[in-house]
Amino acid sequence: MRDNVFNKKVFIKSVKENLMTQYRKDLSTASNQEIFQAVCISVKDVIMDEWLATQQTFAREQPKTVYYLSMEFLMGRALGNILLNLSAYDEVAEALQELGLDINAIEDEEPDPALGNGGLGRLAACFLDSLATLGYAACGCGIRYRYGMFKQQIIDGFQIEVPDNWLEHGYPFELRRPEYRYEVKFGGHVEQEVDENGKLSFVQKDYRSVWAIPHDMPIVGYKNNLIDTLIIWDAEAKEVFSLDSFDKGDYQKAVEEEMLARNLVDVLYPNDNHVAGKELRLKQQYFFVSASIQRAIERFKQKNDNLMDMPKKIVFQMNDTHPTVAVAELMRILLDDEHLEWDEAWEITTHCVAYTNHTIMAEALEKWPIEIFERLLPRVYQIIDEINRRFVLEVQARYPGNDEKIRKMAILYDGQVRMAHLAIVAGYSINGVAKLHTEILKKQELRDFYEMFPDKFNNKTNGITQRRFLGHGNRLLAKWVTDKVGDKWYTDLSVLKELTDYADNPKAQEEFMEIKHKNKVRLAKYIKEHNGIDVDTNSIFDVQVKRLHEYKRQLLNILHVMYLYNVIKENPDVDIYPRTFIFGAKAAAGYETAKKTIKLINNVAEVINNDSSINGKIKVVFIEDYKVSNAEMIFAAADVSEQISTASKEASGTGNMKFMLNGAITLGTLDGANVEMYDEVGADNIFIFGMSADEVIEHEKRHDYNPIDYYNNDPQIKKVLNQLIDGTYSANDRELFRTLYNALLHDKEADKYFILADFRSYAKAQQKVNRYYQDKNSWAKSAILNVANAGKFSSDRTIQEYVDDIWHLDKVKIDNTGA
Ligand code: BZD
Repeated sequence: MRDNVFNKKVFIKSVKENLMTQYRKDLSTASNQEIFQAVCISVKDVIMDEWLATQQTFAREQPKTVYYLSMEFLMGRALGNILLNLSAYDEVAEALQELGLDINAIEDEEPDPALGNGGLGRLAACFLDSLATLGYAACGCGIRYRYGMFKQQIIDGFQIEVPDNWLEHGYPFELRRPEYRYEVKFGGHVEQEVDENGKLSFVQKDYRSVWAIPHDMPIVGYKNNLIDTLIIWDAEAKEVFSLDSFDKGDYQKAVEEEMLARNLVDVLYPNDNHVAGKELRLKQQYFFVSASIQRAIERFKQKNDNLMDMPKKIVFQMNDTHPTVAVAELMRILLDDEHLEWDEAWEITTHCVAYTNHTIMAEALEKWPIEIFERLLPRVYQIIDEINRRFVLEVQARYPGNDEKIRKMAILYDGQVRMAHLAIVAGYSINGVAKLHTEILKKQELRDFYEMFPDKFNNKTNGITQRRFLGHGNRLLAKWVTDKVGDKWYTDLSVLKELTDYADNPKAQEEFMEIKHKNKVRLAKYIKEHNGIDVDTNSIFDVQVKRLHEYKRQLLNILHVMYLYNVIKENPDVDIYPRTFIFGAKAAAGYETAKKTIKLINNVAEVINNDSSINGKIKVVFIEDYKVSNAEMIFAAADVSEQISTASKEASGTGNMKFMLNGAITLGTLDGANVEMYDEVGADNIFIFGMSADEVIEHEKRHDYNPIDYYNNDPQIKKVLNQLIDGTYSANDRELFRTLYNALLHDKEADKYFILADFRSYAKAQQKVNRYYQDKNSWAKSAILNVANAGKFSSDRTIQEYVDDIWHLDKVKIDNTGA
């Protein structure tokens, strides 16, 4: 079937027909956006049959299904990825070429659905790709934000946030399904009633409610005819209010419901690893969680009549604490709607929900004021109160007289609902996202819980999908890999190991570096078009792209650039191989230090790039609007991957893996998954520097770190820091970077992320990079070995571990002879 439809002739005919029926245009008059839409309709036609066949197979075979509950799915563009997974990319590219069109230009017409902030949302997207490819029944459940992650503009070096109206032209791959809507209730109060059997029941009264309307997105498995679904929920008012309501006296209620629905899914909160505790966010959480659980239970009941069997068929994976209200919502439905007893409902819930922790950063731990919670979700709150009451009894029984334990472990404490505690008490599995991270959870952050429930804890080191980040993003390297080891790597990344044989081979090295160079030329072109900067494609491309956060230490990177610039100025003949420092990062809109860091990078770029006396030895580029679509191109072009977070702070990182897969060499701390990358690739092929996680944690405990010592004892560090406030990089406003200066030296928690402590060690590692790159063969060898050892970091491996250890899903085969 797929073969026929992607027969070039048939495809071209179909695109032309779509142009005609949709826009009454032909190829000569249609815009690229219209052609993009027409192409998508043709592709969607193909998908529809397989999607239906998959869903019919699921209905018939009833495989156990994972509902991946996530407030964020950072999908990136769909068209190219779908074509790749249908193995139709080349055919379609050729067909478009025959029509005089470049597939890249058509792909560029697609908005980048950015319904996520960063790592957590992108991980969810990679997981769906792997679930479909491995043949598992999965349903992603999220929110259809009308505005996703903001678009970033850099104006005069400052970040400006522009709304991302991704739905402006309509999104071709979504399917609105109003017939599967659910009601979600907010507010009001709870009344107890006695039903006809004399049983006490709880009823929510005087609530406001909205409809949750599902929009399905296809998740196309790689060459296996299986298509899973991502449901993103939109909110609609229950009734469009009319003046009639006025007469009925519930005008006010109608207006409120209209407003509720309108605001609910308006915008994604653009903070990563930080929560502000806004009431609307809790509404968003409950909204999508309630709808998703209602849907899962309804599906289950269509074929099963014993709810106690739910754990055999359903698992809800909670992506961080954001969907944790799922615990209480599932209990509520089982108790109030399905009339189960508490113990039965608890038995089901605690075998259906599992929780993934993505951070140890205190400011990212979700806690809701009880006042908000109780007002917004009165019945759900009652249930949490009861869960807490029972849990506290359990703790008391286990640790008699130990009030400290209760203070530390209770779900409700100090006027707050601690969402992580709710997830841990109810979840049957609790996992971290890299070995080091899970160890820190067990030994430090969640120590008391680990002591009480050791069997619940497990590690699932993150992964990434090689299909998007090598297959689609780096077609030249993908082809080279396939020429060397065959195409099995698309579904079994461990075969990359076979590239080891080529690492020492001069011809392979040359080919590899040639491909890297071509990818650098592609990125240089993009930089020229977007930044107007000429970069030397023979220079080392040294890249740090990720969300801007103090713990990720973009500041360390740019301070080092300032230091290097001083060194060159003082000694123009110093041996420094040309280097292009490339940054890309969005800062949360209200995060002042992060925004100042962006401004600093841009100002440093301005000074250095325009100083002809340094002969273009170093350049600095800030790529505007870093997002999934340009990320693919950036990874492909990188020589050096900067993964320089303060050890212990980055739970895993996933960008690090994307760089590795594309043959960049990591310059990093022993943090997150870097530790495991080091284990895989070996000490000779990675540049490690800085304090260890244990050292950092020790200093934090002892409060004995004093950055001033580094400032006083190291003249070069002193000089760089002084340049933050002497006008070197802000001639018109010397005070501009005072906050950064103070944050490093004078604030209450001065240099909280140990930048000065790690500076020398970082500079040394950078010097090593400088020397190593000049030995072309060694560099190429190490780069190839990075690709060869990236196999572990496929999300296929991660997902298989989730399946084996947590989800226990059934493998499904879709018969492609039908449809
Ligand atoms: O999750 C990230 C971690 O920081 C990374 O180390 C890790 O690799 C990925 C995937 O596991 N966490 C986030 O991206 N977190 C958020 O985006 C976020 C968003 C809202 C609220 C709190 C955190």
